[in-house]
Amino acid sequence: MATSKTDPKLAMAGNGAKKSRFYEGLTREQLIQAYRFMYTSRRIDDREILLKRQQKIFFQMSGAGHEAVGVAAGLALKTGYDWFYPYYRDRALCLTLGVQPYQMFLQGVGAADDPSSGGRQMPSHWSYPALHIVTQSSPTGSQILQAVGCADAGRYLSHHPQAAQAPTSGSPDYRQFKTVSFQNDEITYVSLGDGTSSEGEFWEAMNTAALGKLPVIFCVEDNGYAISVPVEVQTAGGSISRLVSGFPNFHFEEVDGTDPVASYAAFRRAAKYCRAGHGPAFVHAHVIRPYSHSLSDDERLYRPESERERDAQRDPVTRTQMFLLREGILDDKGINQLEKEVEAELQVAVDRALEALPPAPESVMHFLYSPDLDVTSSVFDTPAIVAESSSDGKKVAPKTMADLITATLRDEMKRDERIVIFGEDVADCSREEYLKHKLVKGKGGVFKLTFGLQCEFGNDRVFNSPLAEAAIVGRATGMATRGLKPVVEIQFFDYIWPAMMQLKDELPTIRWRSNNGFSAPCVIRVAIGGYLTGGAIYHSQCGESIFTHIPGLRVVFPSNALDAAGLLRTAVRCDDPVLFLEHKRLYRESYGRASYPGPDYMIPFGKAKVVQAGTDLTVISYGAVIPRALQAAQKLEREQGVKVELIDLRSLNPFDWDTIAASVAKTNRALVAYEDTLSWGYGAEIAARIADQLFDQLDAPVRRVAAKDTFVAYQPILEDAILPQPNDLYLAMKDLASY
Ligand SMILES: Cc1ncc(C[n+]2csc(CCOP(=O)(O)OP(=O)(O)O)c2C)c(N)n1
Ligand SMILES: [Mg+2]
Repeated sequence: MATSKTDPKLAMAGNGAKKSRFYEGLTREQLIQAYRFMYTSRRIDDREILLKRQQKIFFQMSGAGHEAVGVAAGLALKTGYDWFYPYYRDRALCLTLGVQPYQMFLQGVGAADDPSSGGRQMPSHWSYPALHIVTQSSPTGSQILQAVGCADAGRYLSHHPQAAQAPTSGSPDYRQFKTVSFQNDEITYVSLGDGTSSEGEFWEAMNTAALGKLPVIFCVEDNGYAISVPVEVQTAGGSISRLVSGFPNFHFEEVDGTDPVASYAAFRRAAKYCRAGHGPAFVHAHVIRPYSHSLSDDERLYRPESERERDAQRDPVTRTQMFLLREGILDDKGINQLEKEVEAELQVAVDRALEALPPAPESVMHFLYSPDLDVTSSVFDTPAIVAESSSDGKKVAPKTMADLITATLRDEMKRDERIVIFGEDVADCSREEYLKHKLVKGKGGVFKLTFGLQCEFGNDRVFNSPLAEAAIVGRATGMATRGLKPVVEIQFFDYIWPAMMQLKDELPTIRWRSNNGFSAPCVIRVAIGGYLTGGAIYHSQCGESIFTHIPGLRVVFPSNALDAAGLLRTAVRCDDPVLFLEHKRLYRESYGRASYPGPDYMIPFGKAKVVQAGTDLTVISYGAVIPRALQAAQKLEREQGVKVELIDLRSLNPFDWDTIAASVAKTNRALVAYEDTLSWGYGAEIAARIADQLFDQLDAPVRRVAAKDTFVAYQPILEDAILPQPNDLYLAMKDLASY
């Protein structure tokens, strides 16, 4: 660990002049170039503000005051080599990395040709794949864990270089559509504001980076305010540097971020430390924010003139201009000439951007999912190949869902070296020496589904994560963006909520918001559901409709061992992010056991299974309600001769409308049954569609059976009363059949 602090009083405009003659390794040409980028950045902000006032663009976020630190980072790091997760104030960084002003104006007007998002995101939400600038969203801080995952992926690929190759034969998978590159000494840069350092994900990311000694440069651009909230109200003690100073394995820098030379020196030292593999670095740059938070904010409401004046003295653009003059690097004429050139360039860029065409309204659904690999297609429809007997000739007993999930993970890990598995407790044993000396057998997950995988594939492919769900999903997202295939586990659905920002605003949006510039296909396995007799409120939750409500996320929910194997393999090989819901009660149930269907068995998403054909009533369900509905349907047939057609949706997004429609056309009656609470649940959508689109074919109202609108209680008598039981299903079926 090393710490370096530049006293702001020693900055270039003061008595640093003597020292600055060496310019920390920057040449005079580079300093002129740095000023050009800084001036360009400021003038783009000014032009955008004007355009916004003229209502020619729709939003504006300025990088004013942050120019020096941005240019310094851009000069110290390598474009198209290192990876960048900038935030909205990093205009000068992006210009230094190679983004053109015209491209920035295209963002402002929301043009179809905007390379960041094709008019889908606000300006200053950077995304330039060729420059390794990874698509940025708007939630403060949600990029930080992804940056850590990105660095993780670089490290992994440098240890497994052959994993970067896409296979040239075999059945297609996501690898064919992802160019994977890495450098052994690459760095991932991530920036954030001082206010954003209060987000929990920031701390999870710092911990993860420190644990893994990952080559990440965290840059906090501290302008003293988060909108109107000053730093001393935001950060205990007023200094983020002080708060993070205890993190091990870090190199720390605190610098005047309005000074490009001092900032460059800080980044150079940080980069050297990271490239050498010592660990992450933290650069705390003190900057200013002269243009209020955004055009929607007027800082005069909460900052007096005296304070704003004080900031103005440190304006990085003015200071750098003075510096160039003082050092004799440029004279007045040279400055005027440079600024005139920039103005002329920006005028051309603005004029061109204002003529750019907007995106076509028909394009709004493009790139929610992979345009290359359709997860509903026949590519994923492969037959089961079952070995009737084992190698010693004994008949193979059917396996549980848990067994087949483990077997599928094992075979996929053998097939694809890009797969990494992590989560809470998923490893056999983090202290490897215990395994080596055979002191312990290993755990492999609280449900033991990953048992044996660390021993077989090594601890860089299967490992325990810190107890931090946002970190699990955010890191997986960053890794998948780089081309790995993380298959991560959320231990209980009930505890998925810390990851909700990543699951709602990040992972599913990456492809769409970058207009297919980036994608992050990964698998999130989640143990879900109740019927556990004692599971209670926090080990029994369902809530799948919250996730099927998110465009861009595939959601599957198998009810039996064979489907779990086939759907999981599809999830692993496909090119979209998948939430793979595994019902805990079904893990070791005798219902739905099956022989292992072989290492290539897949089921396409969006294809339901008719569990039992019938003519009198359609029951649409999934998950642990399937065996209960089957029991009810069989009883109804025995007692009343009613033939129920039971449909297991298996995959919830996409879902199989054709099978539902064909069945209802035959039976004219539909019941939707699900384990989650009744109101606003998944079945509400199915019921609404049937009512809307199949109205003419219905002889009865569409009904639902689901849990009561309460929480799942611990006492089994209460649990039974809350969750839908076979008898509830039986009564509802009987009632609807005779309607
Ligand atoms: C999770 C989240 N909460 C709130 C916001 C609204 N918001 C946008 S920027 C911002 C302040 C950020 O301050 P800071 O991190 O200091 O960055 P600065 O804008 O000062 O550079 C807030 C509250 C948001 N975008 N995301
Ligand atoms: Mg701030």
